[in-house]
Amino acid sequence: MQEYKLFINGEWTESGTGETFDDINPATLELIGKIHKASDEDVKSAIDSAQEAFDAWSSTPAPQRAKILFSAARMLEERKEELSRILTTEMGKVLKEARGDVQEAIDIAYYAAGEGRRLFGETTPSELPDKFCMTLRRPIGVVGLITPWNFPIAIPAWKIMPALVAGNTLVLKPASDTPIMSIELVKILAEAGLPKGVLNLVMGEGGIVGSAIVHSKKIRAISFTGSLETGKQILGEAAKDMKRVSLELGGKNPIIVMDDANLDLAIDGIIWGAFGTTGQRCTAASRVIVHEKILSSLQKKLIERARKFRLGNGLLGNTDVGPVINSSQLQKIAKYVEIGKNEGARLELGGKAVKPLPGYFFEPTIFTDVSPDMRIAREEIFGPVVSLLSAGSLDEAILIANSVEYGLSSSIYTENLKNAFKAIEKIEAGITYINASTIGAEIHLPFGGVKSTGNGTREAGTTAIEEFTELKTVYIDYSGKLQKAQIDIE
Ligand code: UN1
Repeated sequence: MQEYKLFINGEWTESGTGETFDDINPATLELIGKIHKASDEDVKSAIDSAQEAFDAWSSTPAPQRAKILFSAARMLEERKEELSRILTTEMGKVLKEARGDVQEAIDIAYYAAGEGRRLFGETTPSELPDKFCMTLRRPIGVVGLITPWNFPIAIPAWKIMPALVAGNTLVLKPASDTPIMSIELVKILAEAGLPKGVLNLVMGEGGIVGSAIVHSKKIRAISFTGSLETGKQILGEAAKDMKRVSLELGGKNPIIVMDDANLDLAIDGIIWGAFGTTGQRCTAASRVIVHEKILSSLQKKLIERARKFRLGNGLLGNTDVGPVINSSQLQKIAKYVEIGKNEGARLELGGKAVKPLPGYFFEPTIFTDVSPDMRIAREEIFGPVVSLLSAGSLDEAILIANSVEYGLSSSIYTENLKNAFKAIEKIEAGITYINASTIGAEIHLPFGGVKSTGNGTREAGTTAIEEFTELKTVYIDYSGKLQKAQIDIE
């Protein structure tokens, strides 16, 4: 069985604990690798080597840093099919979606590499003569990245690529369910010529490895994607050292379907949003808020479509829905189905764990008669479970959409421009789609949410550079005399 070591200071290193943990294929339960489990000391040496590498890396001209990213992007492209297959084997999502995950990593690699020749600052006139004003971007320092299992290569790449081009050095802790994809990404970046110590990789428990990153005074910023609970802990701990934190947390993303919508289009979007990636996306559509006039016809068509879904191994072409990631997620989903039933919602489809293969499968599940106060309509389930709610008007639908603590993605299906613009204006979310599902964010636009979904930062797009840089304001006075702003000129 292949063992996967930590990557510290440019070397694949055995863990100090001498322990490994198992990486399991969630569809078949086959063991696919033994992963070295980092100790507190391992994390410290990863952080130390990142700190050591910082001076040289941050002084390397950004276009030179970017060259390495361009090479990595090309290698990712060449290895796309092979990586996608590993991804499906490790994480479970169907192969088509795994290819999308890898493509997202390729896209952000090229995009961030292009930033090497931008990293724009601003220039603006001074209020005084013979004085020049500008801003420029500086790296933050050693940055800790903590990533989830649902996009095992895209999300690490969203963080790594912009952070590197901006000149930071990094310690990455990937989710324990999907470390191999991060290992492959790190291998590629190392092969592309990344100097030693610039990117370090430590696998292991959140309570040890994640905590060592969060508590280190040498770490100047943390970028985390994961649960609200962990996000809150990180934010609280990081405040003690005034670390910069960017958080991408949960979602309870609504699709509003108005009575003037193209119904078939809406159903395509609901199916994709609710059951794509087995519902395991932060952006998954877990609430569908339907105008009461079309509720019964939408419900009927949706159930018909979802009933035909084939669960199975994502590597096979005829699989529609892959497994969920592990047994605790499976139990969590089953628990929410019970909660929904007890709250009085109607289980119209699915609701059970099934075993087309030895792994962790859950049937696509549809609840109707759901009211906004039910827990299944408020809490993130992260599985193939969708709740249908009814609304009498757009205002009511938006009120329901906004009644949860999260605000990541959202969508409205309508043929009416007025409805569309009202939704854009009033829905509390970082992302709103018109006549498209809640999923499908592109890497050159900002990604993130409002309310408890995050802390105001955005990933990807031009904001990716903001996430990983400090702004320096520079004044150059070439007048040769003392000039005083606000005072010399009345
Ligand atoms: C996530 O679920 O954490 O828009 C990220 C999407 C993907 C990214 C999702 N491009 O669903």
